[in-house]
Amino acid sequence: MQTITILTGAGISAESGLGTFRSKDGIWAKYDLTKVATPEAFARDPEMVHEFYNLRREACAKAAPNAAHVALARLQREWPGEVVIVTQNVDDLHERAGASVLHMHGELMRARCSDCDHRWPAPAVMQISDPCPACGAAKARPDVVWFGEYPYFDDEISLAVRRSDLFAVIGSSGQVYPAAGYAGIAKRARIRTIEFNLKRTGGKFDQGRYGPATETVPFWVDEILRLPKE
Ligand code: BV8
Repeated sequence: MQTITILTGAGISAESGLGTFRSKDGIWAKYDLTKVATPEAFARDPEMVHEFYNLRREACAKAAPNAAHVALARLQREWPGEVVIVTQNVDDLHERAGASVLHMHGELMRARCSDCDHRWPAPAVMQISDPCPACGAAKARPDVVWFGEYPYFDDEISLAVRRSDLFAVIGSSGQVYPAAGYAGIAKRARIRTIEFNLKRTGGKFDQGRYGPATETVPFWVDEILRLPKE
């Protein structure tokens, strides 16, 4: 049966009220990413970095999954083949909609010890002095992947893309690597590709569905679940 791999970006959570990054009023228009989303930034000013993520964690806790998150969880439940969902997002809206997902850029709702790498559920408000439950070090950071750090699951994701029959990208501007490179891996392997966005991103996809994800994604899931099963 067919395998579908789906990569989501900030655009899938936009209609849940969480900011995207590169729109004119996006997160990187308000914050300099080199001051809040790099290891150097954390070494230089951990309080500022924790404040940036505490604000986003608070917004995430107040947000709810939208119809696009719910539709992908339904696809994962009802599709007769495998559906691999990879997200660049650090929010937990996919999980709260009932999907299982690979967080290649980590998770806002998890803390990590900079000393021993232990991970634990992040408190609503984090600070570097939060003692690590495993080693006691006061080196707590959000368990997110910053620029210049290796994303999680890169090999696993590349393998999943290569063995897919369809690769979909939902709500991503395709500016951040290695995530933005997965569509090229699919193209070179002659795998059908489709993008869902408000507008064309310039990526070389076989198909595109343009409009808000809460409309285009549920419509698409309905459509393919009605297809005669091969
Ligand atoms: C790596 C977590 C090596 C934290 C993020 C110099 C030094 C070091 C590295 C580099 C360098 N130069 C380039 C690099 C590589 C760098 C990179 O790509 N930089 C870019 C800026 C050029 N990448 C890295 O550093 C990565 N690590 O390279 O390590 C390596 C190499 C190969 C293999 C393995 C390892 C690590 C990158 C991860 C950084 N962390 N996030 C946090 O969230 O704070 S990235 C950040 O951007 C977010 O995670 C975000 O998800 C991600 C991508 O952005 P998008 O999701 O696409 O969001 P964006 O706003 O851009 O677009 C939203 C889209 O949605 C738009 O198209 C919009 O039209 C659409 N949309 C909006 N509303 C809707 C919608 N669509 C549908 N419906 C709607 N309603």
